[in-house]
Amino acid sequence: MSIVDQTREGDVLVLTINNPPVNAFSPGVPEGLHAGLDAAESAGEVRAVVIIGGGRTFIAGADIKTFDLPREQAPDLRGFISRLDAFPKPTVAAIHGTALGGGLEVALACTYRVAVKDAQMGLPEVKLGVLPGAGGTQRLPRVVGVQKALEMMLSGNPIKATEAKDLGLVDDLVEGDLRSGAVEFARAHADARPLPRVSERTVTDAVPQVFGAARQGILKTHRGQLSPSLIVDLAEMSATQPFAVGWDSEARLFMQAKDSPQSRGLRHIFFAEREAGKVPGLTKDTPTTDVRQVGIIGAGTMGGGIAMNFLNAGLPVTIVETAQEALDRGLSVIRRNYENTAKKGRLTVEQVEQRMGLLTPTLNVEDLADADLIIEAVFENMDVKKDIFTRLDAVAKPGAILATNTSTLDVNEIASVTGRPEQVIGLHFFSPANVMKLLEIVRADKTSDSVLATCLALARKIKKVGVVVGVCDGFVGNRMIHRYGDEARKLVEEGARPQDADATMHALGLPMGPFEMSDMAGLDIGYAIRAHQAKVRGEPKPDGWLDRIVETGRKGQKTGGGIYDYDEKRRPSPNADVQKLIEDHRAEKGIRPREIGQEELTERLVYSLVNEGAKILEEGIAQRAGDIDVIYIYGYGFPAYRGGPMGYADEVGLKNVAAALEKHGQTPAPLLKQLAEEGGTFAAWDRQKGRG
Ligand code: T1G
Repeated sequence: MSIVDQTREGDVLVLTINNPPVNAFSPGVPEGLHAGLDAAESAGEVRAVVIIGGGRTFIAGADIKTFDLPREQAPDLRGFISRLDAFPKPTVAAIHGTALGGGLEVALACTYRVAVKDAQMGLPEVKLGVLPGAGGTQRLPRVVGVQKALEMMLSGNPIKATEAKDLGLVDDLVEGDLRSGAVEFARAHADARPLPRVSERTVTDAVPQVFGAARQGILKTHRGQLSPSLIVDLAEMSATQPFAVGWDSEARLFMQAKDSPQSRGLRHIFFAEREAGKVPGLTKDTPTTDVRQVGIIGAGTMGGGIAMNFLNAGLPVTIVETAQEALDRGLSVIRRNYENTAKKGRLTVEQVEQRMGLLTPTLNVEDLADADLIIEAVFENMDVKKDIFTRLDAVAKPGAILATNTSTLDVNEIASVTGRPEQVIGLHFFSPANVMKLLEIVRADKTSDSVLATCLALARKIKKVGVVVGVCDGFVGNRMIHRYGDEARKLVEEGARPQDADATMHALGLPMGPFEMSDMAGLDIGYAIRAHQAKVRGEPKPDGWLDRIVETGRKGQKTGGGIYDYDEKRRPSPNADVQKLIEDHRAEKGIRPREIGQEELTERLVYSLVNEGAKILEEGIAQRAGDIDVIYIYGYGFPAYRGGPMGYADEVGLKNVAAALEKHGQTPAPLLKQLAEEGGTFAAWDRQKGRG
């Protein structure tokens, strides 16, 4: 089997691409396809060509790994597509699995497209910070109209083959065997002349306001990003310029987008989130438990949200509370969440009832005896958790996985009260647990490979991004965010206004800055954590300006105001009393406030994350810098186009990061200092560890 097989089916030549796992347009594929077209062109008896993917999918796009190759070494997708567009015989793209990016662009350059019903197709390039660079911006609008093309190219989301058929993007849906259906279709259209070339069509639905509306839309959906606006420009060209003009402009703008830090950031995250699910030593042969019954202890905000993830995946859940009232409240919150989703049309009433039908409420922990996985989601107190795990150890069946949803406590200590520490793990969901995609999978010292592999597979099943982390205070995400919060409070103590710090991080691309985030989470939570950490360190209770705000009773949005006041739409505005409290606090401490500019704010806030991340890597609490980036994108809203905190530091240059930390009186972590001196990057460190 070669990378592109040629098979004659009578007067039709079938070209089958064999480039597992997703038939990316890697080096060798264009060469094989050109050879196939050469054979089809020279053989007079060949009247049509079918292009089909071997294995599970059609072409899933250009090979993203080749984006940074020198131009002459990168597969020439545009060259192949130009030839295909002018090919003198009918060509049929036979689509199954996914036809994405360059894959759909190849299909669009064929004269016909056929697909099986469950195939999907789209142009996801915007998710990589680039744009369809092999004709997609010019051909797709010519087939589905510019409005639908803009929707597909800006969302990057695929559509189903059935919708594609309705749109005319697919000429036929093949029942049964795709290959033979495609050959039959090719033969039936072998004499069609003139050949229906997409590049010769014109866009029929363009109205000027479409592009203005699209430009307005991306200001919100893709704030700060480059490639979406280039996509709109190119879509406009497809409707106002000859094909050749749009085709040439597309090449130029593609290179501009591809060479941008944003594309480097997004491509880093594309691979990092796939690496994050890999753990050295775990293979597909690692035994796992088939989790069919889930138990959850605690029907509060977290327990209820966690339960919904498993109900959504069709898994029965038994949920335990200590009092009927709490149980009833928990269930009504879950039902209300589903009903709200149904009101938005994202669930049917039947689906709501089906999910609720999988949920069994109880006051008896003994009812968890058959559960394969039990997740504790109760009050963040070690004694309470130890008591629960002691009881679970007595109730749970042999082999059941016992998981804690603790956000900071020592999972080893919790495991120590059971007789089965190898079955104990941390599953740290992020609130709201039924929405946030991040799941920190906390591997305790004795957690078995089988339990770890089971939880990684379960994360995928419930559509979470599972990242394996080690045991320490705050694991990875929260440990770093605590340092970030420390730095943010210091900046205000030194003279910055809270709203300046928040505006800076919003400008960087985060949905909100440190203080809006604290007000949303509840200031009393941070207050309790700081008090706990001071106690653990044997230090006096903290008395910072933020602690004093909490002590006035202002706990954030939940009390109507914290650092900020909030209007009925929860928009923040500065509060004069808070500002005075901050000024008084500075005076009491003898601090003369100074102006602090955006550059210093950005450096100190972001690099506080980076520096703690470097320490976490040194301690082995995170396997990769890429894992930390994935955690920050899916758990804290760090913009993926910045590559996550560690990816951002690589882009800035670790030498510059280390220098900035020192300039601001911080000590770079040894790993950061070492990489800075060597001219290294976190990404290279990951690769060198065989982990990236
Ligand atoms: N290039 C290189 N490797 C790829 C790849 C790609 N396009 N797509 C997937 N892989 C690798 C991935 O890293 C993983 O590797 C393995 O394949 C399985 O992927 C000119 C410029 C197709 C829906 O953006 O959306 O065309 O971890 O775990 O869950 O206009 O992969 O096994 O070592 O995701 O079954 C446009 C990206 C490119 C599609 C399958 N195409 N891929 O999902 O498997 S840009 C894309 C996906 C482009 C042109 C432009 C998904 C998938 P490893 P996986 P999956």
